[in-house]
Amino acid sequence: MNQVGFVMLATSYLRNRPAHWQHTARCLSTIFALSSGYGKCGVAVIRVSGPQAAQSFLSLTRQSDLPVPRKACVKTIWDPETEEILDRALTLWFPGPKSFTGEDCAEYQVHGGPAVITAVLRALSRQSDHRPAEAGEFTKRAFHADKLDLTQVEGLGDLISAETEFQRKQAMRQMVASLEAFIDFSESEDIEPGVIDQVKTGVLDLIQEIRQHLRDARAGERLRNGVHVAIVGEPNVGKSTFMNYLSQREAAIVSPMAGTTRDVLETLLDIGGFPVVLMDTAGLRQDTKDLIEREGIDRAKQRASSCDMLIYMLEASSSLTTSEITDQLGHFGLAKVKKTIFVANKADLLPEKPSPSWPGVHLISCKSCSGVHDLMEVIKTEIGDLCRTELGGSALLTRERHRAHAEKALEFLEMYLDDQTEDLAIASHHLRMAIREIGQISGKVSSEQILDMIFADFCIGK
Ligand SMILES: Nc1nc2c(ncn2[C@@H]2O[C@H](COP(=O)(O)OP(=O)(O)OP(=O)(O)O)[C@@H](O)[C@H]2O)c(=O)[nH]1
Ligand SMILES: [Mg+2]
Repeated sequence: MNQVGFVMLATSYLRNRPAHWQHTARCLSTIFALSSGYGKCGVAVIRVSGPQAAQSFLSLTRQSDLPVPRKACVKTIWDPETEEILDRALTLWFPGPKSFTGEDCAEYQVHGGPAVITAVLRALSRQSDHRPAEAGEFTKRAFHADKLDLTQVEGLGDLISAETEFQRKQAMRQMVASLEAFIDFSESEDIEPGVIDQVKTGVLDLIQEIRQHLRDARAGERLRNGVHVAIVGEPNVGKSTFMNYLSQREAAIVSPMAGTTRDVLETLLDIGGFPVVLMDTAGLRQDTKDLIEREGIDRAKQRASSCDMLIYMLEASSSLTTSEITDQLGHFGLAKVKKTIFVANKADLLPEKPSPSWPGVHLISCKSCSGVHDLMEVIKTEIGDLCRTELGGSALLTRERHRAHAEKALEFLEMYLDDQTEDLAIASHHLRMAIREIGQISGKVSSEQILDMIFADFCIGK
């Protein structure tokens, strides 16, 4: 292809998978696995995929014909070797390419007892060319068969491990959307009038879109990995008590002795549908001579400084002024944390209802629970803001890998704009590099190494 022709960009999105990713009728073995969770349960789903799936289906069900595709039917499952009846199961037959993997697939919904599962898996393992599936292998085959692109694969992985409502929604969004990049190649020698301008407009739009994704302040990653929130403050103010209140269990030791908490204690919470990694930390003070407590304070400062949000707690009877409180944060190296909610605890110990002398400080009592409900609403809103972006419902960059490729693509697109007036050939090279980077997000251009890394995160049977 000539260099000039390459610059001919059209408005179709990069949806056609390069030829080397087209699924070829490779000589694959037939894989099988328990796709539902382990342990005693009502029903267990065993999946089989590959060229020999039909043969094993006929052999295990002792039928001479395959059943109607995609229709559930109850069959007796036999061990072809011992001729024993193993179970009565609901079976499904999905002939390729209209299946999840694109290959012939059989699904056996057997009774969920460990003995039944083991017996059916054993019978399958004795079938010719059958072997247990590796982690993520069903999805990997689906990817190779062009059923999913890489962002969808990652979305599927996240969906399986999603623990909160918003994580599930994000994973679904990612499954149905992929990064939209429009670049088309042309073999033509001549450039139609206006094409270069058209290309420029397209590239400018794309730059804007990528910038918008990058400006999401890592909301996608936060939603995937949890918002990291640390409770910090002076010793004995009630940090651990508040942590226990939020996690609804005695996660941390509470005592009237200052300096009780030493290690950073983490607990995973669902706050308003958002995943939160909540940390209780050692009380911050400068005058301690206790070496272990000092180590605890260092750890607290270190972990808290990399958090998305702080809950800074002090005692309601404290005589500190607002600016002294903020100074304290700076002093402990915590001023840079994106968001801090100030909380004054032990309101129950105040002789009378105080006048609001601290604007922006939430007065609560962990003992009487006063003010806690309002504080929780504030925490929920702030956490929601940290996870939301101006991108609304579109797919987010959920991994560092996505971000790195998007940043690189942006660099190349900007280089294209700089060079296009000088040398079209060099400019087109930058465009080519931008395509590569974008392609690596969705897997349209990729390497086996990236694939292995992604599929390794999957569980067996998916
Ligand atoms: N009266 C009253 N006491 C409280 C309240 N919250 C906590 N306490 C008490 O304050 C003491 C210290 O509580 P902790 O939760 O251990 O305090 P901490 O901030 O974790 O302390 P360190 O781990 O030492 O930094 C305990 O005796 C709690 O029972 C409250 O709202 N009112
Ligand atoms: Mg504590």
